[in-house]
Amino acid sequence: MWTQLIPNTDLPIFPNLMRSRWSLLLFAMAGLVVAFAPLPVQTIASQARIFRVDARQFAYSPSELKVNAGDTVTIHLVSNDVVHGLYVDGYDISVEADPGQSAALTFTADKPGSFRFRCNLTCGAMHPFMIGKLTVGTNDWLYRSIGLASLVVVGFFPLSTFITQKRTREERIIS
Ligand SMILES: [Cu+2]
Repeated sequence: MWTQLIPNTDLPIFPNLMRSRWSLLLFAMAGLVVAFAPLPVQTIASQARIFRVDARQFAYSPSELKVNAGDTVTIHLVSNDVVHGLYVDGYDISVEADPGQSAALTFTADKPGSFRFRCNLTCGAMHPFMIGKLTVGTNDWLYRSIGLASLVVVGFFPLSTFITQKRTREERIIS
């Protein structure tokens, strides 16, 4: 009588269950890919970012700048003592500020990654240690969360199949 309640009871349950487990595994792996795989394109609207960087022997303040890929970055370099420069590795651009003066450098942060910036004018004994860091990140969490939400919707089907089959198997055991 229960054969009418549960379709395909002559089929082995176990392979179906295995298949569901594989789909769950695939689902989990797809989730990891969406969450952590690097995206090939820049995904948010670029912004104008303006920083004031104070330079004095032998440090920059602030020494760490963070922007998003695609941003238009302007650095106002202000020298507080002697002549200082600011050269950005990887972008190969620089600016120099005279004592007590400021100078501006504007560029598009089109290369993601971490880049050193350094003083490119010999300004004293500790000059080689006058360095900072520019981080150009891709702010793509909006797209990743949309991807994850879609996966949850798609993944609901194999998940519900898995639960249904488990329940079916339990009913068979009871029968
Ligand atoms: Cu310097």
